[in-house]
Amino acid sequence: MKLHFKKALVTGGAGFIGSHIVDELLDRGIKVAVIDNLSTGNLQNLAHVQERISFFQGDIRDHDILTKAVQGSDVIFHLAAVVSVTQTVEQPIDSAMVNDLGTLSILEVARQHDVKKVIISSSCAVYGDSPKLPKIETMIPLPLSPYAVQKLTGELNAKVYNDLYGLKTVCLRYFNVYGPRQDPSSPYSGVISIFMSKAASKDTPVIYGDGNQYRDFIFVKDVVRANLLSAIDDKACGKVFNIGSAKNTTINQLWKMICTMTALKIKPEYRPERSGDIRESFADIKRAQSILGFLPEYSFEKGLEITLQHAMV
Ligand code: UD2
Repeated sequence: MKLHFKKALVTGGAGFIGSHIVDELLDRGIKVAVIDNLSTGNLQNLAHVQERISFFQGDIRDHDILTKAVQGSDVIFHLAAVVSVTQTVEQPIDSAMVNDLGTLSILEVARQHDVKKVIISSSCAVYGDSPKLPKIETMIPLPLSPYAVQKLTGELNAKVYNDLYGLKTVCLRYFNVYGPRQDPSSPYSGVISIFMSKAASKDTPVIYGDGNQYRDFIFVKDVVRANLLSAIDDKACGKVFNIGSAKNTTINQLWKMICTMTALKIKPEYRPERSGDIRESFADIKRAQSILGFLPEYSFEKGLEITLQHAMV
């Protein structure tokens, strides 16, 4: 994949996914600026590249700092957001300020500063709990939380900027992303990061429900590649894409795999299903495959192994 741009701004670049995008861009010789208010991002994720990036600590709604951060950028990868669904439920207005207005600010600053393309991180949350599987982009979104509404709003604004103002935009609906640097510390962290840290400390994991619910887990490096493919492919403009593996894994299978890999024999503790949990989710990725040329390169086993190596350190 040849990148034909010189400089990129990564919003939320100190976060889990954003910092992996930063790494890949630097590896490919692209200049990188990062804007992050460090509310959930962590400078530790960028410690190994701090000399090689321009870092702007601030909020994406702060016009002055955003204007400084965007200077000279050809592409923006927009990941800064309130990412906790629970936090958006508890603070619908504050989170909308960041996720709605913040995204709009990114689109607007891009329009004003001649940025060629904006890649927006969205979520499979926009599908809600529709029983139809796999989730496909042509389904009518059914958001069930402020978070999902905010992600959908971002997609709609991106489409308007693409069609009305000629700013090229692409939206990526991530399924369950996992990999090194995912924070396991909150009860609402991704199940893989939680299970990995349980395995590292030889603790008993909790499985909510019967454990037969399943998810589509996608390794963070594949998500990075989807972002880069979106940045170089003009056929993708104005569209949304599912970014998942198109495979499903139950939570029981997940813990079993981790036990096998770590030679642990720990039985999980089963607790009642989490309220609001979605039972089953997995992605149809044919659109991403045919337009972006996206197919996951990491098998689930490979991705888990890499994640595990990091968790065990
Ligand atoms: C994901 C997103 C969430 C939102 C939602 C929308 C993550 C981390 N969360 O929630 O932000 O976009 O999708 O659909 O990507 N589980 C356990 N034990 C644990 C933790 C989780 O059994 O210690 C179960 C949990 O009850 C659920 C499954 O594992 O059934 C996956 O949980 P999750 O929080 O990793 O992801 P999800 O899909 O519920």
